[in-house]
Amino acid sequence: NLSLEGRTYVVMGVANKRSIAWGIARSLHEAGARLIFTYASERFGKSVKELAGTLEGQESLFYECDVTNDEAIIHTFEQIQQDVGVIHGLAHCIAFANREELKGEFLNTSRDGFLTAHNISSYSLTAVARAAQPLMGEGGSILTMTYLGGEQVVENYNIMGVAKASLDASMKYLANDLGKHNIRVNAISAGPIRTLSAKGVSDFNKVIEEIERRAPLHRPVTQEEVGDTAYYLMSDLSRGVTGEVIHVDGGFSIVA
Ligand code: 0WD
Repeated sequence: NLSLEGRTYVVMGVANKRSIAWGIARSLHEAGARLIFTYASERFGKSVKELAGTLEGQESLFYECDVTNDEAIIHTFEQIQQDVGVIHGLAHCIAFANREELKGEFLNTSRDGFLTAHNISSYSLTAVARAAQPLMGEGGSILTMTYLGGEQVVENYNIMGVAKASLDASMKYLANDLGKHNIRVNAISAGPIRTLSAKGVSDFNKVIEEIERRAPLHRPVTQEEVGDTAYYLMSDLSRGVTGEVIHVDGGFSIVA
């Protein structure tokens, strides 16, 4: 069944219209899904609500949820359960690292920077999955966003690469735990896309140039392309897929 009509999905991490989470939201919306948005703080709440207002016929719900706060996570999903009852999936599109550690040598990563990156970018998936599980009584699909820098050394990606490796492993352990509840857990490894977060990575332009030169498709991917793969992962088409990393990167990850 290709339509997501009658289904409800939580999208976490829309910061602005360039956000990957926003590409995912639009694809799910076009497939007929009902959307719930969470945002880190009031600073993002306004733009999320404005953006969601442009989705025709969509009556979205909004919740503030700082993923560094366990109580906020538990409270958010209790609130969602009260308001809608059942959800069918969740897109976790959240990451953070200190900007000064996204350049130079990984060797210089501070303890604090290491823990912050893992806290927000990796542990949050587990905390969110645990809180969301009781709402997925009809089965579900959990999706997170990862990057090649977790598999291989990518210049300047540093601590975020190490956090993505931890996120990828968490995704697999969660897939193993939640499979018995018919909840699938997967990751999309996106090629570089110009977003607010990407601005934090030094020499981002050089990364894009390399994609244009060396990726099999010779162009960067778009939010829409990631969104449509998210749609596949949320739909029944992917019902046999869990614990998987799908690269939506124009093929870059296969090129040595
Ligand atoms: O090239 C890229 N842009 C790629 C991004 C390639 C491959 C993967 N990704 C990943 C990112 O690592 C991230 O996991 O995709 C995910 C989404 O990233 P994005 O769309 O590139 O970035 P952005 O639009 O900045 O959204 C990330 C958001 C935050 O924005 P800010 O400006 O605050 O960093 O993550 C959210 C926030 O909305 N976020 C939080 N949400 C809840 N609680 C928190 C928090 N504590 N911190 C950040």
